[in-house]
This record gives sequence, C-alpha cells and structure tokens, in this order.
Amino acid sequence: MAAENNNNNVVQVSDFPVKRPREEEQDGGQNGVPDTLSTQPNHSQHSGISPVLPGWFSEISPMWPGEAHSLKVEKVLFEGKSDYQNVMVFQSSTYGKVLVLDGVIQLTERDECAYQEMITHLPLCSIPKPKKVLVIGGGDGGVLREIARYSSVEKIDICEIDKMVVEVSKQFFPDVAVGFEDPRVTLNIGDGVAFLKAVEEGTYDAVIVDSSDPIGPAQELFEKPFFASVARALRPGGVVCTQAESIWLHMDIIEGIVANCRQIFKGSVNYAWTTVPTYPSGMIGFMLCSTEGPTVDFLNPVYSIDEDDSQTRPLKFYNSELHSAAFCLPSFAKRAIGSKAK
Ligand code: SPM
Repeated sequence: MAAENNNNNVVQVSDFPVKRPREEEQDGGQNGVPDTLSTQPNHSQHSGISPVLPGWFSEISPMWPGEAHSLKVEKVLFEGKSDYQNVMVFQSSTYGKVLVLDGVIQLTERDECAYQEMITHLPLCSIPKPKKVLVIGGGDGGVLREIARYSSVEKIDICEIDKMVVEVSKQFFPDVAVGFEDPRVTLNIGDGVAFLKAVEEGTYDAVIVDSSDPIGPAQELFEKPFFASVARALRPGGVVCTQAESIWLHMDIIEGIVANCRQIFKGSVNYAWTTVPTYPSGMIGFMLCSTEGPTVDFLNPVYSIDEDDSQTRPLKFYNSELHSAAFCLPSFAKRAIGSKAK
C-alpha cells in the first residue's frame, strides 16, 4: 500500500504486523518496568484538561507521582482516539502548539528542538558519514527532519505504530513533520519490534528510538529483547540512541536500561541528557550504545554538523560543545549510572 504525503513524495506504508491495542495489554510490569507503572490507572482515562485549574492542561501520571506540570490552554485543536492511545493537540499560551499522547506531552513547538536535535545528532555526529538510519517511533517527523541534514545519508526508514500521530503531526506541526517530505524517507506503519525482527542483520549505521514512556504502546521498546534486535540490525560499530527518561524521576528504569545495554552492546554504552522545559523534571536522557567493531567515542564527536554551512534551517539547540557536555552527569547520577557505563 502506498500513501502520498503533502509534497507528493510517495512514502511506502508496509503491512508489518501491528501490535495489539493497549487495552489488551496486562503485562504486570515485567522486564525492568516497575509494577507500579504497569498496573496503576494511567492518563488515557482523561484528556489532561485539568479538573483543578480550569483552562489549563495538567500532566498527571503514575510515572511522576505527586507533581503535575501545567500549561495554559488557549484552544483545543484536536482530540481523537487511535487504536493505541488518546491523541490531543492544543494551542498553549506560551509554548505554541502542544502534542499530547495519553495525557503526556510529547512535544511543544517552543522546545521540541532540544529533544529532536539531541536524540539525532548525538549518535549521528559520533560516527563518520552515516548512510542508512532507522527511526523507531518518531511519528511526528522531527527526528526525520534532523536526519535529513546529513548529505551522507542515503536511506531513512521509520517505523511508527500509530498512523494518527503521523497524520495529526502533518496537519498541526508542519515545521516538525517536514521530515516526512525528504525523498530518502520510507514510512512503515506498524510495530517496531516486529519491524526490527524482519530486518536483515547489519543493515543500519544508526538506529534512533524516539519512543513515548514505558507504559502503553512503547513498553517493549525498553526491554532487553528489543535491544538485542537493535544490535542485530546494526553494522559492526553502528550506534543506537534511545529515549532514556529522567534521572530525577526514573533512576530505576535507567539502571535497568543500562544493565541490559551493557549485556547486549559490546562497544560503548553511555548516558547523555538534555533540558526540555515541558517534560516532567525539565530534562530527559538518552542511552547511546555501539556494537562491537570500529570504536565509537560518543563524548568526542567526529563530525561538527553545527559548522556545516549548507544547512538551510539553522540548528536551534545542538552544537559540538553541548554534545560533549551532555555526557557530564550530576554526582548522584554518575554513581548510579556512570559506574555501569563504559
Ligand atoms: N519526537 C518527539 C517525541 C517525544 N518522545 C519522548 C516523549 C517523552 C515524554 N515523556 C517524558 C517523561 C520524562 N520522564
């Protein structure tokens, strides 16, 4: 099946098996995801429009108990329910348009650059001339937009489970979804876990896992079998960068990810982070790993994309200095993570 995007570039929509809808999921918190997160009611049961502060969106979740970041809502632009999650877009008074999945903020127009640029350029500037890149998740297209900056890249595959996320992003976030317009992009709507299993061994130079949090459709993307599939899909010395949560909120999840990655990836294993004002705790981390092969020194990028004059859209957030600094951890995190990472 094929679908046309806004620019008339044809993107392929394959028939990879689609994961079962989340209502049927009763995993009970296995594989490093705490029971408390898997069994408590989550935000899909309400829209996120605050019952406490009328006219505000409040982000309430068992993943960050006892706190709720709020944004003033000018107008709700879209509300829908896909096979996997509730999807909402609203116009905020200070952060532009906001994309929310199951009551959790995925991006705002104002600060999305801090996430999309870092999750993309931390891995891609760490290896010479990446050619084939896979994105798992990332249905808003922002990571694609960033990968498209690399002239060395010949092929960009993306596997996003939720078609509604892609459609809503194209409609409401054209400056983010612009990534889908690159002719090197092939869009697969389906389960990233199944997609990776079908990929030929050693296919990709880099895999970027732009997932939501590990409750709901993205849970398997934080588990060991998934990391093993990623490692298999990468060439020797290939790299993965995956959303790896907050050191303030989820050290238990991060320690689980680090332990799994240390077993699976025989090259480098490092944790980096960035600020994102609209994510809980104001920051989010990334796990960066490489497979056995040519050494990858994530802390010292081999390519300075910020000095590449051919960029048509200037980078808003990432630069080479921030790249190296992103791997410096607060002491409490260094003790918990640093001792386990190479
Ligand atoms: N392309 C943007 C998609 C964003 N993916 C990550 C969303 C994470 C949201 N929750 C953050 C919670 C931090 N602990």
